[in-house]
Amino acid sequence: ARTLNECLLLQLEAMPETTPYRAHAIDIRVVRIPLVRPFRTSFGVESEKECILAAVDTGDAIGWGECVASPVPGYSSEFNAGVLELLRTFLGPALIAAGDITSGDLDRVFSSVRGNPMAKATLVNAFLDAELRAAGTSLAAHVGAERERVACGVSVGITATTDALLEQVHGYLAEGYRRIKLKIEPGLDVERVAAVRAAHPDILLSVDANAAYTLDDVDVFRELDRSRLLMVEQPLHHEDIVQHATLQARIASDICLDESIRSAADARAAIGLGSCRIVNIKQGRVGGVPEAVRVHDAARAAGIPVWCGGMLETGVGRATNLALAAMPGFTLPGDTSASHRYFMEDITEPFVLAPDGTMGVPDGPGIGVDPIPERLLETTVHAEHVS
Ligand code: SMG
Ligand code: MG
Repeated sequence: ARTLNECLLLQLEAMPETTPYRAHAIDIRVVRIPLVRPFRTSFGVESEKECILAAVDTGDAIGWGECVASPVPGYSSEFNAGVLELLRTFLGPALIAAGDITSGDLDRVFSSVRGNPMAKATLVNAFLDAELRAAGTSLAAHVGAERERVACGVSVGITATTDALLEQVHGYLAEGYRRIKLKIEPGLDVERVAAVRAAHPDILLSVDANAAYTLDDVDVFRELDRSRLLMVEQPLHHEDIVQHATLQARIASDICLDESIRSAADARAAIGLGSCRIVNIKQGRVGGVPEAVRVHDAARAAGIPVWCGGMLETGVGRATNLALAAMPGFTLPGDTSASHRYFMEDITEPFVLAPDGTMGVPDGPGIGVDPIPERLLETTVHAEHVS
């Protein structure tokens, strides 16, 4: 016969992992925050952060999700006005109509919309946040985080001159950042990168091309090999995995894929083809936290290191990213920089870099941070409601 304790334990194990909740109402807003300095990549310049935030109210809790899209479809095909329309017309109403669900049901709830992982991630993450807040569980604990602090890198935009680049790199290293990533584009690559390497022979240094090159540029990457790079991020077309395999076979540096990985299936295909030896995980690019965990698991099973990418997130997205970055497979410093690297004032309490180049992982329920109401009011340029 079982003891009472054994019976209770068995009952507990038989309980569903999470209680179902119903999304009663969704607040969707567009916020705008000036950037401390314009961020130039191979596909454009941003001097202002504009993003969509969603708050999902389940009655028991309000959960927050931040969309990683920008006003312009330059990084990928998604963009804010399109995301807003999807949230308003398809995804928001689908979530409300779904009734009592758990976050595990969201793939099915949103299955009538093909693609659009950034738009979906907004609501997936918001619903998951509400679910975890109601359960009193932190997102970090939910994803199996193993660290309380994570090592941080910083991504440096393309500058007007090499001197300006060296100055920025110097400043970030002085703050403690543990890896420097340089944005490159054709013509602003080999010499710039060599100059930074010469000034800092021992740092972890990587480059990110945001899909600006073709296979005809293999010689550029062979030159870059001489700068002993930690990785070359997304050198070729933003949806390619085939040509990346060819390039990877021809250069010494490890290729890391970012834009091309939109799901765990993409990650498995790219790893299987030998298109990359490292994966950048952005939860917002792959449809939200649950799919990001699956990308992590697929990469880890294949022995491929991953790291947490960034999309200049506000504190809401940053908190989400930090929880993921604390998972065991995230073995390289992420683009999880301090709030003040992006904004004079964040919409949450600022995330701060410690002098040792690490940042604390929030441990409160859900993502562990809340937007500050006055900051939301100041930064909101548009708001609407789905119920
Ligand atoms: O959040 O620190 C950050 C930005 C990191 O370089 C970064 N992101 O391709 O990895 C990337 C870029 C995309 C930014 S587009 C707005
Ligand atoms: Mg990138």
